[in-house]
Amino acid sequence: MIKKNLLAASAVSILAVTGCSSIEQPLATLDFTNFDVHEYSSAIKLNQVGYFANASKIVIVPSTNIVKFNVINANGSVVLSGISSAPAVWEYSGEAVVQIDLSALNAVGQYSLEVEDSQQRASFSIKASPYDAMHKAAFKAYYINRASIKLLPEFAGDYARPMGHVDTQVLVHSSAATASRPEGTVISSPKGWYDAGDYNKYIVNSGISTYTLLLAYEHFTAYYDNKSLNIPESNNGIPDILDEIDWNLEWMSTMQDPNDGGVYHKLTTKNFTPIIMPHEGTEPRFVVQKSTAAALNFAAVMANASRLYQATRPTLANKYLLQAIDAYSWALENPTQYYRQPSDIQTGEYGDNNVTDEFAWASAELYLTTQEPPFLENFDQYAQAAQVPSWAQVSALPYISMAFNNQADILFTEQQRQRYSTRLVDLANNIMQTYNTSAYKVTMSEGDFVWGSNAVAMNRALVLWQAHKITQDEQYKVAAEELVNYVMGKNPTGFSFVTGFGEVSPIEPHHRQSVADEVLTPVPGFLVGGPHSGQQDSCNYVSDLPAQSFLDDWCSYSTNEVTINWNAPLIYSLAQLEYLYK
Ligand code: G3I
Ligand code: 9MR
Repeated sequence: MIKKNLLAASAVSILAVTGCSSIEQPLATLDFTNFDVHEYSSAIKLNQVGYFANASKIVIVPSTNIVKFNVINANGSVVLSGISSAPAVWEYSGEAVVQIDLSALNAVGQYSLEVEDSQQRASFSIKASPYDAMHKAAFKAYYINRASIKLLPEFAGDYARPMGHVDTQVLVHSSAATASRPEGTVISSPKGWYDAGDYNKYIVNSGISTYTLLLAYEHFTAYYDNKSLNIPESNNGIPDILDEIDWNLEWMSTMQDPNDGGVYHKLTTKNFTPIIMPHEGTEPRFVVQKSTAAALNFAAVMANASRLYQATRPTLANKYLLQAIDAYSWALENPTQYYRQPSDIQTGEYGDNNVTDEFAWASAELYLTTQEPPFLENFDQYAQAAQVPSWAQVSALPYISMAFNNQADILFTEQQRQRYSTRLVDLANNIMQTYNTSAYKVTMSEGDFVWGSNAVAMNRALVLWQAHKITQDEQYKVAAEELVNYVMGKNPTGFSFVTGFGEVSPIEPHHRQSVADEVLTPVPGFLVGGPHSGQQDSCNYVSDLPAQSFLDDWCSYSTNEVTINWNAPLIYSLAQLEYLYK
């Protein structure tokens, strides 16, 4: 099954465990005795994809001593020299490291970093457009994950494939049965993106994914209006980003039961399929249980899309708004319909027993779209402190929507706007505390190495970007850029976590299409989940340390899967960087 052994061998070698290496005399100021310091890789950790000239470039060098360094350009000239920071231990990876700040270097080119006394060296590049290809690939990944469409070579290249899951004959599962749609009723629910490495479609996760991409469009409209993503709809007069989003909105729209406004939690087979291509998946698919979380995610996203489409596509905008209101009303009447996995269904749960944040989010989106005060009153009732966004935690999203809405000065008092902005800045300030004390100069700590930790990193960046926009304070921008550097290689594993980009990137992601197709390399442009201290699968990890708990192996679905909700905040950061620097 593992057809990519050859590639795997070279990637894994950099992870070779050298065991408990003897640490040289620690500096007097550092006490290493409480740490089990391993040296998993002596390699310098940096962004393997490339830097924008004016972006932050902090490089991590494993060392227990302050080191001197030189940067040499392509002509062999030394263009920057200096000394590192003092050594410190990053407890999440068990490494003693120093930081070297190369941010002063701002000429496009290929460079070599040489660390004196340790013979360590690494090459890196500063580019005029380091993320253009990645940005397009990260979007193309959504096209590759589209259900109900044949992928053509002119758009999918080597990853062209037959149509999978037409989804026009989906069965109502017993958990979703009603008098008007009893068990076994056939409904049509085509299109949408496959969630991840599996072929199911989940409303909760679709919600935050679609929102984040819509947000990228709203914040960088001019940039996206002219960005071609080379998809089948590219010449239809609608920005490609919206065409891609529409593919999923059209599916979401079918997940509402028009008889009562409730929204099915997911559309799924009973079990995860084996490693097959989409068109080989012929097991029956079901819509399963209506849930409050699904209704509210649906309401929030449909209200958001409706707002965006009001001027250009009023009929569609009106349809989505009515659907959003119906779903919201259903949620108010059924406020605790938490998703409970039926015994005959084994696929992803996306279960959430606290939907206060979803109520706040849907209320805010409906207020912004309808301008009806009761929605704002409801929002105030449900509002809470902002937390880093995830599929289960959306409390920050209404603040982002409201703080940056282009009619905010009409819709809110100055005091309200101030309050929404403050919520975001408060969260960013919490995030900065970790950054300021981090040996790796990355705002990731103990609780962040969950299933999908790379999305935690990218969603932290999303919050930092908002704080930067609100305050113009450069510290937030720098910390966001260092998170981008982190997922592109400045991390203990030495992996650039985006498939196809960087010197060492995952080649065995838990992505059924990538394994089942005939292509040697995985679909590029997917951010994999990343280190997860829980190691919630049965693979053999090389380390139990949180930031090292990563395996580039099909087996490791809790660290090496890909999903639509992890790619979305990556895309937001790429758009933000291109907007800032190009
Ligand atoms: O909520 C508890 C929290 O109370 C507890 O302290 C913490 C400690 O482990 O766990 C929390 O629950 C975790 C939950 O995510 C919410 O964060 C679970 O342990 C963890 O297993 C769960 O992981 C989710 C995983 O599915 C398993 O359900 C991931 O977030 C989610 O991204 C992932 O999503 C899957 C879909 O089910 C199927 N499609 C692929 C997709 C990506 O792998
Ligand atoms: O392949 C499944 C992956 O897409 C899901 O995200 C993951 C979530 O639980 O589950 C994977 O399926 C595994 C199953 O849960 C347990 N047995 C091994 C399966 C993967 O080979």
